[in-house]
Amino acid sequence: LNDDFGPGTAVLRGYARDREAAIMDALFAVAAKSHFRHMVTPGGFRMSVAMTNCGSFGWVTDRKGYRYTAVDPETNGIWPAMPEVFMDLAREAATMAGYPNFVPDACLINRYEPGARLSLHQDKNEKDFDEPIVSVSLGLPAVFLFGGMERSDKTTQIPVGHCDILVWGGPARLRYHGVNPLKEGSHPIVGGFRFNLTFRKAA
Ligand code: MD3
Ligand code: FE
Repeated sequence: LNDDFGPGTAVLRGYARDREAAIMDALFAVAAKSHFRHMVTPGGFRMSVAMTNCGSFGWVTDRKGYRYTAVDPETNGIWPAMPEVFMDLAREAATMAGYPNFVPDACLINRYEPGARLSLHQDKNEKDFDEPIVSVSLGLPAVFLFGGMERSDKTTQIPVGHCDILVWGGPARLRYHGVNPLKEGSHPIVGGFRFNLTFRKAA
C-alpha cells in the first residue's frame, strides 16, 4: 500500500468519515464509564494529554511505571468493552495496510486540549512488536512527529486531521514519535479538542 513515511507505514486519509457519528457516540459512552484523566509519569509529571481506555487492557502510567492493566485504577472495575464500531474500523484499516490478522485487545483514547502535546517516545509496553498499531485522529488537526530508531534521529512532520488513520508496523513499529502542541480551534462535530484512538494488541 502507500508507505509515504517509510516501510511498514500506511496513511488512510479520511477513512473513518463514513462512521464519524457512531465513533463519537461510542467514544463518549466509553468516557462516561471510565472518565478521561491526566495520568502521572514515573518521573512525577502530570501529562497534558488526558486519557482513558476500552477493551480487555488499558494503558496506564503512575509513579510505579508504564504498563497495561485489566482494571481501571480509577473505578477499580474492568475497562469498558471495545465498541464494535471501533473494532471493525481498526481491523479494516489494518487489513488495508497489509496486516489482515490484527485483532486489538486494547484501545487507548487520548484527548488533547489546546497546548497539550506528547513528547517523543517509543511504544514498548506491548508483548509482541510484530503486531501493528492503528491510530485514528478525530477533531482538531495536529502535527505528528515521526522520527527514527534513536531519539536523536531527525523527525518528519505529518499533518493529521479528522478521520485520518495511520498504521504502523513491521520495521516502523519501534520508531520514535510524538505530537506537537495542539493549536486552538473548533471542529464542527468534535469541538475544541483532538481525540486519538490507538489500537494495539497488548497481551
Ligand atoms: C509510530 N499517540 O498514545 S498514535 C501514543 O496522536 C501515541 O495521540 C499518538 O503515540 C496520538 O502512544 C498517535 C501513533 C503512533 C503510535 C505508535 C507508533 C505512531 C507510531 C509506533 C511506531 C511508530
Ligand atoms: Fe506512541
